[in-house]
Amino acid sequence: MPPDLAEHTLAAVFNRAGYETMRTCKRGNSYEAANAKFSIRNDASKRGGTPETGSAWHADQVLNYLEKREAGKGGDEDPSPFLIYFGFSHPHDVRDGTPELLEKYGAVNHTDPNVLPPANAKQPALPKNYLPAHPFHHGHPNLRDEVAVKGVWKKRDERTIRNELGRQFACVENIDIQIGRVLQKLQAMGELENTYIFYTADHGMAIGRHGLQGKQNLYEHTWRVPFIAKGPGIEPGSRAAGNIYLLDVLATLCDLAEIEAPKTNEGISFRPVLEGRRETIREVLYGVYSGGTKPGMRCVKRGDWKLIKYDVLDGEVRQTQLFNLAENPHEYLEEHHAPGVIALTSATPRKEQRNLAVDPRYAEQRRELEQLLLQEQRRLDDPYRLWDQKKD
Ligand SMILES: [Ca+2]
Repeated sequence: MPPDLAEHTLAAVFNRAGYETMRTCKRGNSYEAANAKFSIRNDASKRGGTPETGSAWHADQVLNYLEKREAGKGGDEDPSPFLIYFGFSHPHDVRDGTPELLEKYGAVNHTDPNVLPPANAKQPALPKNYLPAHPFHHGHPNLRDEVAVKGVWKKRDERTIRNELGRQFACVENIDIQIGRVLQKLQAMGELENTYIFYTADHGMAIGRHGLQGKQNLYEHTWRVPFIAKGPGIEPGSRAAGNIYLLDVLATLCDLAEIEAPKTNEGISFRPVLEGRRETIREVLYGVYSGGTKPGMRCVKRGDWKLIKYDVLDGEVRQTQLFNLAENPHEYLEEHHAPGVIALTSATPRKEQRNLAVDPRYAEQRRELEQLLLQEQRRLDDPYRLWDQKKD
């Protein structure tokens, strides 16, 4: 890692290119030296259910900033362009929604671990790939997200999960509302059509899918991130099926702004995808979770095929999963075929919608992906090898 790494991060790069950089987000769990590079910074953790304690506070920081820019206009010179990092503290738990949005989703800010939250028909349905428990241990004992999140704790019953999903929906809808306020402001300033907007997140949350609750897994619900873009040259409503990493965002923003990407950049610009000139920039995606027992989880995806491997708890758990995501987008397992689970989810998986790793008809796909996984581990200097891989 170069000693001057912070000089090659988003805000530093755009500062040097003459941009004003502004940031609001939650505190903690990120690269402080990079955050400190923003010229204007208003960070705080706001996970409450009121405008002052919740997501509206982050939008207010952006709106205040835009209003000050507007008020400062009027000189001869064009004002400098801006780059805004508009982050939220929600939907990270504790998912305390506003009263109106909780009411919309039939949820309550549940605080008593000894009772279940009330059932309510307005709550979101159980996820299609809900399970009451994951079939094997995820490999990270006492993991906060799986055992200690207020409102859920270790419970995975229908009432707990549906209430928690209602809280999640309430928090996410509030983010939508707050982004709407900022978009309206940009429109009123005449800047909306002239601004690129990327909406994304660092991961999804399981909240009952596969019997999990947190973000420490490599199933699609958690490994995938939302990515929505708006701006000049991007066809509204269009979609691209290809793969990106979040690390491609810096390269892309530099490309769009016609700034040279920093020397530490490992991303690939997906500007050609945004402009409809290409469908994808990456054929293969590689995933790691190594936050618990080692080596942890690894996955690789190419086309419709995805392989996940688990090597955790000192050899106690050694599992391989193979999915065809076109055929089995929810990554249904054997356990999703149980009548008791189907009765809860009303989702009946088709016979072939299961883990295909042990099915001899797919031995070739498995072999190819196992090879690809090892290649990616080598290419990316993964210091670990799994139980069934060559040590090199
Ligand atoms: Ca996170």
